[in-house]
Amino acid sequence: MFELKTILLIAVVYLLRCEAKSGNVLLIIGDDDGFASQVYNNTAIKTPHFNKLSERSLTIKHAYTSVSSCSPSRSAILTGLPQHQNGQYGLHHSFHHFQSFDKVQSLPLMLKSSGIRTGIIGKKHIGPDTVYKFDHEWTEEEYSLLQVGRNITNMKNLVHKFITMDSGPFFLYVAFNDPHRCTGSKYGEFCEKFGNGSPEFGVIEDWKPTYYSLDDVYVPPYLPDTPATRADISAQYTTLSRLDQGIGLLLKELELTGHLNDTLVIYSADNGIPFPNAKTNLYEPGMGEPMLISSPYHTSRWGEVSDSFTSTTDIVPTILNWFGVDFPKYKIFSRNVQLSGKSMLPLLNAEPKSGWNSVYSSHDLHEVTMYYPMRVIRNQQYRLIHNLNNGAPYPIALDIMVSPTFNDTLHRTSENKTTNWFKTLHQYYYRDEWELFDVSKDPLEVKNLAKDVNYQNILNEMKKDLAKWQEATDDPWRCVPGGVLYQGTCLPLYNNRD
Ligand SMILES: [Ca+2]
Repeated sequence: MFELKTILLIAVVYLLRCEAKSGNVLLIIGDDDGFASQVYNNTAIKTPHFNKLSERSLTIKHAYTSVSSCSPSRSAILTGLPQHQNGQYGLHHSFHHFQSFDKVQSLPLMLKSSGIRTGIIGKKHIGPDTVYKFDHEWTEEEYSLLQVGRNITNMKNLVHKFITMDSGPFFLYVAFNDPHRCTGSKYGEFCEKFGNGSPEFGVIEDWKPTYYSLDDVYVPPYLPDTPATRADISAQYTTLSRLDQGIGLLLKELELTGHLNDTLVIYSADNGIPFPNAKTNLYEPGMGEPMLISSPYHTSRWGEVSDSFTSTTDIVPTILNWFGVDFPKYKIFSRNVQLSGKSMLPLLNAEPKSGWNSVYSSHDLHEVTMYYPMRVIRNQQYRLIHNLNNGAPYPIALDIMVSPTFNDTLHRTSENKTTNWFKTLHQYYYRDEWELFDVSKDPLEVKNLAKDVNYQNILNEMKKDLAKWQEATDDPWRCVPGGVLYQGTCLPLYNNRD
């Protein structure tokens, strides 16, 4: 009798456990990807595999990164916490050496305790290892990043290996290195020649490169329309064809392994494209990201576009919701940690009537020398940026500094020639402490309304919202630059700054 009861109890526990698991998750992150995709109405580029994914996805029109810098963004994607809360203030590699606080809980840790196996293929770029530990890792820490982040045939094989090595639910994080720049590489500005089939650059079996002439490409209005920019974008498009075909291979692997219809697929990117006004900025081109969410169990909105405002900090609550796993109770520096994002799964059923109309971002550093803290709120009409250290010139990331596009602007400026850019270098470097833009009327964000008497109510309301978010996310910068944080309050400096 005892044995029968035990067997029944085990069976019930097993069934409940199965009930709680909805399937698997494949999270795909592009590196420095933006809106050069047919899914986002760019008709200059061909992205057949993104198109196919979008046919079984809800596409989010207004998705935003929590921070437009690589490691900080990846930490926010995997912890659900802004970089200023999880401690990954800047880049992880080399002498930059930034990493999250030791007590932080990341998705692979949260899921492991619920029996979900975890894997990462591609770019990791965050630490410490104890915080971001997957069961299976194929990353730049042990392999060539080109092979695990850009060789789509190799990546496809690793995905197959991970999925078939065990049974049970899985969380697989595939972090492409495409379409990041390839500064100093023999493979071209965007590594667009890597694996293109020529003897010098090797073969990626599954990739058929797509090429674009300078006249073919679309130059967004926030970039200077010059031959240098067009050549840069053309190279980026070829690399994007590798990412696009890689997406197709991953979906094919899900199908071949029988998991296309029990796996949630999310595609997004870590930060804006590596061009001026975008990457490391929190203007629209730096903060906006593609976001596609494909659930086999939520088919009613497949192929639709959502106007809801979402953040990369919504990815953790979405994946926890999918698996039926609670966010763990834990503290950082004696303070309870709470998520500021929320699950996006309800969006897959219907467009919400309220509650998805604003997002927040924060930035402190990129490389170790590039301190430029910003706090931002973006709602349906406006963007408010608080530049905490605006007396200093805005710092330029190395890959943008040496890029053909920005070099051309530097040279033209030094030679007093027209730049074809919508702002001068001086305007780009020196910013007001508060920048308020009506994005609905001024998409390029050129007219700062922060000192306009007609916008003071809007400014003050948005400042209050921003301060509340900084308080809720335990932002150490919440008194800067007007004061010093001491025991939870701001001691004023009387320096005429907010
Ligand atoms: Ca990046």
